[in-house]
Amino acid sequence: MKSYAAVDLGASSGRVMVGRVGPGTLELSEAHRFPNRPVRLPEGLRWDVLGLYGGVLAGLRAAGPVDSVGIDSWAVDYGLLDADGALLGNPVHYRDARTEGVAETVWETVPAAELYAATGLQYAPFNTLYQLVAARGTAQLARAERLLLIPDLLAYWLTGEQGTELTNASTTQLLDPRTRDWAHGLAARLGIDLDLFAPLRQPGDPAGLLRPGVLEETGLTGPVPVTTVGSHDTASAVAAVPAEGERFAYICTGTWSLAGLELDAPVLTEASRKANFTNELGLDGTVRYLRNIMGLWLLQECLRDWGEPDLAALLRAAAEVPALRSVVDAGDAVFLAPGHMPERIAEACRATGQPVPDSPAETTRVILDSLALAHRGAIAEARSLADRPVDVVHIVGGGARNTLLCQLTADACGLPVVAGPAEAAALGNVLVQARAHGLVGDRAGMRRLLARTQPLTRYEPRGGTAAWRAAGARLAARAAGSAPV
Ligand code: ADP
Ligand code: LRH
Repeated sequence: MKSYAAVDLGASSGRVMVGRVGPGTLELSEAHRFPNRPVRLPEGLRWDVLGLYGGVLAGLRAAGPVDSVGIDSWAVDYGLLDADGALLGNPVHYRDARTEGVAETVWETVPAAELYAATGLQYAPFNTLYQLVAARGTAQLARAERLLLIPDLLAYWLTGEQGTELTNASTTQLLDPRTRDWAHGLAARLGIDLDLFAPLRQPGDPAGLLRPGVLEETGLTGPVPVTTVGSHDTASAVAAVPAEGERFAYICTGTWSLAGLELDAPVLTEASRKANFTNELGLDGTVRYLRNIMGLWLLQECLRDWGEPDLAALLRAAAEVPALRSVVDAGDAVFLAPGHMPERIAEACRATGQPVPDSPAETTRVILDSLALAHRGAIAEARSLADRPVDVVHIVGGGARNTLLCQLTADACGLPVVAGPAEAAALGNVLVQARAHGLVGDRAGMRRLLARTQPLTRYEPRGGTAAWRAAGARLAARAAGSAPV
């Protein structure tokens, strides 16, 4: 048996998990979990990256002896280093307002259609490309000699070595998904200096050894290698979808819902751009063809507003509220920023002439119905845009623990849902390390091992597809600016 530490930083919490892998066995346990709370400074919303690094060190200490460490986190964000390799300020949070209106100025130089054809990335205001354009002219960017994406920054602090991991690099909108290399021409047109980025690394590549200072702080005995994994948390989560064959869709549900397909090649059509599907890179030459849906962020923000009531009781109460009374567009960027979420959801219902939820249970039901409907829309459109049949939907990530959301998603999609594992990103992280050390086979073998060893729950659709179809059509009509039906 070998032990691998998976550092997995989500937008709501960070954790260090330990995976024990042997022939035909895979066990995961939690060494340490810590909250990830952004900080609102006068200059804007920032990540507490030093606090997160402290959590990683505490986690590695709690993990005990391991054969290797892998790191994944949320995408797109980065830290800037000066010529001495020191961090220049706190990394900016992707929900910070600095990118408002930036995309429109970028599109004056490179029209949105050209940008999509070159990078395959969906429009999201926080793509690294837009963040770098927003940062133009700042003293910080002027002094920066190096840009490290968040997992690469942590790997640098742990090892002293710098690299840019491929799957996460694919979320910058500066990569060509066909060549899986930088989009040099595009970056040059936008005046973005690609030399800021450290050389690309592939999942499985060695990423250095824990520094002596880190060994001392964690009580570990060296040498302990750091192994490059799919450092975008969604790439690691998709690697751990316990699917058989190819006819599956996945939804990685946590702070976001990332709903889509695993493909062999990007879909770069104009129809795909208009539907705002993204082509992020996955393991072994795969493409994660998916749509970002606002996800359980909507619920997390409501819970924060309501003073963190008991989630299980709230979900039980929400299950008693009649289905589909009101739905909001869970893909709408109006929900991106933090704060006052219950009022914003109520306002969205009021503005569209729907019943306004007036209790936490009713608001929770609006959120879960809206997420299930958005899951339905994303999977149906992905199937048609990629021309790929789908027989089953896999839900992985923290939302796999939300039985109501899983059942509603099965109902809305009219397909069976297999829920679990909830810690998919950590498992994908562990398995890529194990594979790099020759312990597990190919992707299909990894998935078979997951299906055999991880507890999974199956939800059958309960019927009522027509009501979901009608609700989806009403939502689409509203989005197109027509009056609600
Ligand atoms: P991230 O990695 O983006 O921080 P996670 O994958 O950890 O997110 O998922 C966190 C979400 O999972 C929470 O916001 C919560 O909605 C949901 N969740 C976690 N545990 C449970 C549970 N026991 N019951 C219902 N939902 C849960
Ligand atoms: C999920 C995630 C998602 C990105 C977002 C910024 O944690 O990595 O895939 O789009 O964060």
